[in-house]
Amino acid sequence: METVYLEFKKQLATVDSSTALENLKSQYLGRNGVLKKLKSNTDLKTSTTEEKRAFGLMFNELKSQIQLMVEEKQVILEQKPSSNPIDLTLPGIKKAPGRLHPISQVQDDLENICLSMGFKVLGGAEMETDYNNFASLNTPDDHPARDMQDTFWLNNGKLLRTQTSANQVQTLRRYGAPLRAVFPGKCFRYETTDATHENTFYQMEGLVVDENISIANLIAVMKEIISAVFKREVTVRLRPGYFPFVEPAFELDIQCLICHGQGCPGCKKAGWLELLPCGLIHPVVLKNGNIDGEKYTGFAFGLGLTRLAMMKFQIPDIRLFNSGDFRFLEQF
Ligand code: FA5
Repeated sequence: METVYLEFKKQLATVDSSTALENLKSQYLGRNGVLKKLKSNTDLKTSTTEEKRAFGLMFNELKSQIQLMVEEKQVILEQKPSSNPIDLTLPGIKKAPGRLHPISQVQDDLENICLSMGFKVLGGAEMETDYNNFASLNTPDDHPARDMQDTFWLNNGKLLRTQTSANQVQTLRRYGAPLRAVFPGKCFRYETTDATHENTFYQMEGLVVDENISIANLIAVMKEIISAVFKREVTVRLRPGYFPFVEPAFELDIQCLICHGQGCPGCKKAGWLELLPCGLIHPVVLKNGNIDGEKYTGFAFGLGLTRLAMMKFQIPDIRLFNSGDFRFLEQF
């Protein structure tokens, strides 16, 4: 038995792969292996019980020794570095870090500007009731102003909000007066897209309610926000507008920063871009928001955040923002 043990040990020393180890293992422990033959070739017929017992013990000991050595060798082979080690001198794979979407960048900017001016920044649901999106805003069922905002109606009777104004009455009821709040978010309109219209775009609504609020306050705040966001002098114009929930209503347009008023696809050749409708809050809306209209007045604005991002980054087509095109997004 000692010869078998020494021979196995010698052969094991030359093994350098799992396949070779597997072969050696079956050569010794397999069905017709060396150990099997050793057992069957040993004639114990004339041996005493004591001798048979001694043989059995030694045989078992040899077998477990061989099994143990095979297992140990297996562990060593698994730890052995592969013949094809990692080349530490190769250049690494560059990972492109994520970045904020240009709309998020503009939204962050706006939020910080408004926070610094004492506004609360609030959120709001994208699926809304007819009441919040229209009826509470002095726009009842049969009001023609509903046609200005083509609506995605949902099977559950609700709608995808067409305007962040859907948050006006909810906010007035929740926070009361005096109040200074903005609520940026996504809006949805069932309309054909073009260079300046998307079916999914962002607005940022603003509400200010206090005693003695006038149009002068409204204009001052609008100017402050716009010049802070563009970080330069921009040309704006104010013209009369119409929204059932503000009276009087205005449209504040910005001179196109892409063509400087000359006319380009980004402003549909108008030289101006409709950006910031606004006005003094209608008494009906104040009443719906449980605000004492005798004591308080206020103004509201609905900034076109996606259009503002177009102007800020000089993007000639609004559809690029939602395109998911990395060649576009990686520029920001
Ligand atoms: C409104 O949505 C009113 N809720 C705004 C408002 C709020 C008025 C508070 C008065 C007081 P309007 O539909 O014009 O208004 O949209 C506001 C702004 O959102 C527009 O000036 C424009 O910049 C942007 N906007 C509107 N429709 C789209 C569209 N399809 N794609 C991209 N931007 C749009």
